[in-house]
Amino acid sequence: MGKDDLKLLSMWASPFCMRVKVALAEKQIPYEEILENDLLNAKSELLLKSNPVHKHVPVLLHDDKPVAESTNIIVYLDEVFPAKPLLPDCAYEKSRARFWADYIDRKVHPAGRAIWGTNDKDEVETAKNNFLEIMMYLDGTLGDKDYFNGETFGFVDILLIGLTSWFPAIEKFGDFKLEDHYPKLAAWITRSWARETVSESLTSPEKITNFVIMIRKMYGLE
Ligand SMILES: N[C@@H](CCC(=O)N[C@@H](CS)C(=O)NCC(=O)O)C(=O)O
Repeated sequence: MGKDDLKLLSMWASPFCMRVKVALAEKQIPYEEILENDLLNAKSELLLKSNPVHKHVPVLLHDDKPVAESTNIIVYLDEVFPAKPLLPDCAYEKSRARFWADYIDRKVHPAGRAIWGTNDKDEVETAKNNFLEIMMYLDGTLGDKDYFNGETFGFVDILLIGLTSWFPAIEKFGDFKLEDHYPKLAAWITRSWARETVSESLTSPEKITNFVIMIRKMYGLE
């Protein structure tokens, strides 16, 4: 692995960056993190050059070659560094993991944002019900297992856990507790955060909640 130069263009509050950091930590792959200082107002030349289409973090630079989109990055890492695999081996289980990855990517973050992005009571109520419906499906597929694919923390766990540092802010502005609705899913969050690879890669929920409050102020919601 000595010959591989890995850099992660990142931003401390981005749940998509956090999930890539968890994947790198789980696979014990060394890398350098390059933080964007002002993602909202002044993106770095390196980011603009590396992800000219979306201009989003995260971007992985592997020997200066850019790989964009967090889920795509994690699949790439699993292919290029096959030790400690994240995706299941069996084609059917792999297809299920990809199904849930796609569901999480499309649904979870926008549903949370719809809750904290408004002060309109009816909109918050609708957004909360939508968020909880998404959690219902995730809770259903988790079932009684420790992790989404069984006993081993893997691909789907990593994609979802990255987003959970934003959950306390979502719960605060939606005025609900996930554990009151889906205790097994809430227990999965606690179990996953107990892993060093997770707790050392994710930004604390307190810091994220303050960040959300700062964004709400920018939008005139506070
Ligand atoms: N689908 C992308 C989402 C990445 C994303 O939304 N990144 C945000 C930070 S959380 C970003 O770079 N935003 C900059 C912008 O919107 O201009 C992924 O999974 O990597």
